[in-house]
Amino acid sequence: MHQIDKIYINGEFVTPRGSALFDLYNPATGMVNGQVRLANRDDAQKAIAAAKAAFPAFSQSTKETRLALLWRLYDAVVARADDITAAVVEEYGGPVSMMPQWTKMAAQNFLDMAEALGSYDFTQKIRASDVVMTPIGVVGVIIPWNSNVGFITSRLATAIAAGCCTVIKPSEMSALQTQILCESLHVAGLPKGVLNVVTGTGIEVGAEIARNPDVAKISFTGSTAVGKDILRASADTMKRVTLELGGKSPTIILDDADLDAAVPLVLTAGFLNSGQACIAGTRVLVTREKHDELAQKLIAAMNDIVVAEPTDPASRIGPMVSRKQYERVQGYIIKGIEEGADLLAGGPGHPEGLGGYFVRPTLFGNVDNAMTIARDEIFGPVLCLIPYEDEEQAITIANDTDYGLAAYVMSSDPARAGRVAERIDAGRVCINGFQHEPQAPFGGFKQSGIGRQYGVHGLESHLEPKVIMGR
Ligand code: TXE
Repeated sequence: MHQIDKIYINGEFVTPRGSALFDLYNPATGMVNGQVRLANRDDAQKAIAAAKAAFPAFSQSTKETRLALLWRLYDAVVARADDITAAVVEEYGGPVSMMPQWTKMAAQNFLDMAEALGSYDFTQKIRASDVVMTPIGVVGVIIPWNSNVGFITSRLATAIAAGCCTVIKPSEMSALQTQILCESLHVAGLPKGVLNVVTGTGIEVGAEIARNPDVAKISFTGSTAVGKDILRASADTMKRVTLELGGKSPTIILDDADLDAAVPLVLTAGFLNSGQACIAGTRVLVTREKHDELAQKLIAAMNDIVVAEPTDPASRIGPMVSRKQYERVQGYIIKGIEEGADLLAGGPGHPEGLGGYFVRPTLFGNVDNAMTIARDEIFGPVLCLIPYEDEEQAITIANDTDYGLAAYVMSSDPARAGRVAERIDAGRVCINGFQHEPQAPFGGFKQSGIGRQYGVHGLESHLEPKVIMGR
């Protein structure tokens, strides 16, 4: 049983003032395997005060100092990578075949941000005026459970590069991995107050961060509904806000695409992180003529996807993170059947021989884009095959969503796919594969968010331009 009873404030692991306890569950079994003592509003205020006190000195630190810190943080996470991965596998249920790579990518966030910082010029010229890019202040970071380690490292790296101090609120469901990650970051020699981590609930700790006048910026990642709450709560103190929210991304299979090549992309993009990914390609758009052929190929390929205990090296899809998420996904599968979509694979209930929060990877065919399963972010391994008549209609359907985070286009003609990509309202479009560019801006159109993370765009979202004239 894990007992997590410390939070990280001002360079020290301290007992929270909050006394509420939260049970941690192993998602693969549904059994309790630990307890977290949750931080409360007072703890959040203490963390914000520590960040505020550290800000004047840290904001004046040199670029070289901050580069060296980012490199040390990278080394520190790499040194504890195995422990971090083990915690993610146990607590989150991420398959062990993939999670080491995720931890590696999380550490890499420090190096990628160092690269952006290295070439960044904080004083730019516009004719005779200086534009001095100035660190914004205390950054409140509120993140969910679906890539906790990666979110903490990327948000921290960006804030450090900018010269900002952080108060990070992870999900209470990620307490174990957060604890180990904090231990690793601590040994890298962070100046006191630059990193504060307060694990607690959204309504207690998250709401305090969103409201507190000493927080200059919020970087929020999570559901669109809570993103809207954060935006409203930030208004009174005019906080700068970056919101990375949900998605309902289309995977468009153009009529000239090789269907055999499309299958791995559809399944990789669709079932990424067991479907618990904001960029998951969950609406698969295919011509009506090729709908059944693609469906047959997907059903065959899905038979080979191993859904198993996260500790099993063969496992490719793990459980949902919590009972709440399990029930939510089940509810959508039932809704899809009720609304008249064709259930082609999977369905309600557990996969054979598995309990806990495992769901059956599910494929619906002949889905109408107006159906609930095509509109809402399900956040589980559930794919919708949506037939279209021609390219124009495919683009219309792809854009007919409140979201606009990612999109995928398959075609044997990359130039044609590129033309389609330009007409999709999404922050990122991948052609003929699942690609990732860590220096590229990441964020969403429409209700998928506000602002961009990563690279120079992320860095600049933590800076205020100050114009000095006549110097
Ligand atoms: O997310 P929440 P939940 C979507 C996904 C999922 C659904 C629900 O569809 O099924 O959201 O997940 C904190 N003030 N995504 O309920 O509530 C909360 O404690 C301040 C997509 O877990 O948005 C947590 O730290 N903070 C998404 C964080 O917000 C508050 C990833 C996110 O929790 C708060 C996660 C409040 N009032 C969920 N209420 C993605 N696209 O990556 C909650 N929080």
